[in-house]
This record gives sequence, C-alpha cells and structure tokens, in this order.
Amino acid sequence: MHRLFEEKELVVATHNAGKAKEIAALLGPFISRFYTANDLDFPEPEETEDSFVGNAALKALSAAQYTGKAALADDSGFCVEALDGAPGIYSARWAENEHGERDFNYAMERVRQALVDKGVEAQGAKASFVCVLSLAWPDGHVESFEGRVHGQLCFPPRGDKGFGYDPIFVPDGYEQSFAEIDSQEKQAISHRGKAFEAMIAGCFKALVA
Ligand code: ITT
Repeated sequence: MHRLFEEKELVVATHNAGKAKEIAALLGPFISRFYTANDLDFPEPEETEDSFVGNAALKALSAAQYTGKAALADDSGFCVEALDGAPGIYSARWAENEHGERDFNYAMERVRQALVDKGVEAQGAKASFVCVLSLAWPDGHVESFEGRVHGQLCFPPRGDKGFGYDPIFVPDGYEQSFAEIDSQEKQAISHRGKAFEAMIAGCFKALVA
C-alpha cells in the first residue's frame, strides 16, 4: 500500500533542464504549485548509490530535508545490452568531456566507440531507457516507481527534440528516434511516462478519482 500524496506543494528535485521540462508537463494535471531547483536553491547531492532506485531516493530525500517540502526526484539512464547495461547509472557522467562539461554528442560517440571496441555492430544494437521516480516526504518516507522503454540504437544521431541520448534511440515499433518524436508522444511511451503512470496510480489515485 503506497502513501497517498496529499501535500499542497511539491519540489521537483532535478538540476537537468530537459527532465524538468518533461516532469512539469506530466505533473501539470496533478499539482497546482510546484517548485524547481531554479525557484529554491537546493544543493545537488553526490549520487553515491549503485542503483537507479538508490540514487533517486537519495536525491528526493536530500531535497525534502533541505526544503522541508515533499520532493520528487528522477534517476534515469540509458542502458545498452551489449555493454552490460552501460552507461546505465553513469549516463550523465559519460557525457563529461575533458573540460568537465556535459556534451551528449561526445557521450553518444562514446557509446558507439564502446560497441566498436567490443566488435559489436552499433547500428540496431538493443538498448533501453530506465527511469526511477522517488517521492520523498520531509518525515523521511519514500515511494519509488520504475519505468523502462526498449528499442535500438541508430547512428548517426537523428533529430533535435528531447535531450541527452534521445537522438540515438529508436523505440520498438517506431522508425523515428526519440529526438524526432513530438514531446507528447515521447511521454506516452517513454520510461519517464511509464514511471509517472505507476506513481499516479500508486500515490495520486485520490486526486485522479
Ligand atoms: P538530476 O540528477 O539533477 O536529476 P542528471 O542529468 O544528473 O539530473 P541523472 O543522474 O539521472 O540526471 O542522469 C541521467 C542521464 O540519462 C541524463 O543526464 C540524460 O542524459 C540521460 N537521460 C535520462 N532520461 C533521458 C531521456 O528521456 N532522454 C534522453 N536522455 C535521457
């Protein structure tokens, strides 16, 4: 039995603008007042756990404790089957170039090169996106929900919508990459969209009914 979300306000505990935009669109119907890292200057904790759920809970709890408000965090990543699930929880870190800046063209090329190094054909290799959403209350209670979408890699990267690894991921049943699909359609099938569906069913049911 999940704890129902009955708070008036929610902090969206992400410093990633692409995620914040998608989360705001998904939360719109359920939350009248939400805050982001731009509104409340909460620190970004170091992601020290070795799982998506561990890091999502850590980020949500840290924001809830810091702000005194309920907080929602997302830990997500891109998993390539032939790379044993890498970059996985290190998806953001794989994008750090030699200047310490995030560069996803560099990250996508790293994925391709890692496959070449293993002697695996990059085009069409199986991959998935995973998202764990954790909802934390200031009293330390946490609820977590996972979503995953399967697909395959495409090179060169295609499309300019979305963010992160979207240009090299073609979801199963589609010909376009995630960066070529409209944001609403991406939400309907994505890892984040699925995790949201589970969270709404588990914690926001009372609001939906
Ligand atoms: P926060 O921790 O502040 O939320 P972050 O970018 O550091 O932001 P993560 O540690 O969860 O977030 O890293 C996940 C990375 O996986 C993220 O930076 C993206 O590059 C990638 N990713 C997650 N969801 C994605 C999506 O829908 N499309 C493309 N890439 C995605």
